[in-house]
Amino acid sequence: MTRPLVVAAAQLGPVAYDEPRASVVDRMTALLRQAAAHGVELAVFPEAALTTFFPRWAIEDEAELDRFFEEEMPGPETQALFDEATRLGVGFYLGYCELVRENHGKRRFNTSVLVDGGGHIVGKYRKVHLPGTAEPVAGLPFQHLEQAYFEPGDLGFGVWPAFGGLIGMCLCNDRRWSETYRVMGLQGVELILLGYNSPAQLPDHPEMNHLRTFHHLVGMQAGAYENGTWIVASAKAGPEGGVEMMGQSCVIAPSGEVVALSTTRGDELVACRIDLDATAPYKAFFDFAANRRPECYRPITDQAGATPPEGACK
Ligand code: CDT
Repeated sequence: MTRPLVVAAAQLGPVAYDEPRASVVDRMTALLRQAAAHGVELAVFPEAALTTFFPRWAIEDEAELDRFFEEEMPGPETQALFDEATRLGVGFYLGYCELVRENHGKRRFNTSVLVDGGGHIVGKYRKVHLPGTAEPVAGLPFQHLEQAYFEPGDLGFGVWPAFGGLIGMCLCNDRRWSETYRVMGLQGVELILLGYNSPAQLPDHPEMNHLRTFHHLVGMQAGAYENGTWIVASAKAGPEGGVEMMGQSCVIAPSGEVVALSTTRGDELVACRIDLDATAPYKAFFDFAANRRPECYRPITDQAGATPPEGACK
C-alpha cells in the first residue's frame, strides 16, 4: 500500500522591516502557484511568515508591536492567500503572530494554522518553547525577545486527520525538544509541519556557531526516526534586518534521512513526493503499545529542571 502526498517547504527569503503584508502575501501566492504547477497538495510556510522576525528588536511602542500581529485569520490582508490557495486547491501551513483580545487585555502567541485545500482551517497550534529573553540583553548585536512578546502556547501539541494522514504542527525552537515529537508520536502523527526563523550565528553562544546546521537537523532527524514520522521544515532565509537567517528548509523521512533540502537564501519551493505509509515500518519497529515503559518516564512530566542524584559532583 502507498499513501502518496506531494508536499513542499515554501521557504521565504528576507522580509524587510517595513515590507507591507500585501507584498509578502504576493510572494507567498507566487510560491503557491509554483506549488500547484508541481502538483503540490500541501505547502509549508515559515514561522511568522507575514512579517520580518521582529523579536530581534526591542520594540517599546505598543502600537508598533501590534503592527506585526494578526487579530483575525484570515484577515483583510491574508484573505488573498486563502483565496488563491482555494482556487489552486493547495493546502498550507502558515506561521503568524496572533493577537487575542480578552477581558479588555491583549494576549500574544506565536501561532500556526493548518489549512485544507478548500481554504478551511483544520488545526491551530501555539508555540510552546519560547526561546530568547524577556528583557533586552546589553551588548548583543541583535536580540531574541520572544519571551517578552509572546505567551507560551496553551493548546498542546495537536494532531489532526487531514490530507489522508495524521498531521501535527510545531514552530522553530520546539524542534529542539524531544517532548515535541513524542507527544505527537503518541497520537500517531505521520507528518509534522514546522516553520522557523533561526539565525545562522548565535552571538551569545559563539562556541556553537559552526554547528548551527547540524543542530538544526539532528533533533528533527532523531524526532522523525524515533516517532516514525515525516517532517517538512520551512525557513525564513538570508540576510534579514542585519541578521543572516539559516535556510536549510527540508523534508525528513521517517528513516531520519534528509530527502530534500533548499539550496538558496531566498524564496524557494522545495517539493517532494512522500508516502505516508513509509511511516509504518518505523512505527512497527518501536511498537509503542508493546514496548514503552511510561512508569519509568515520570520525571518527564513531573519536573522541569535537572535534579542530579544525592552525592553527585558539583
Ligand atoms: N524563532 C526561534 O525559535 N528561533 C530559535 C533561536 C534561538 S536563539 C535565541 C531557534 O531555536 O532557532
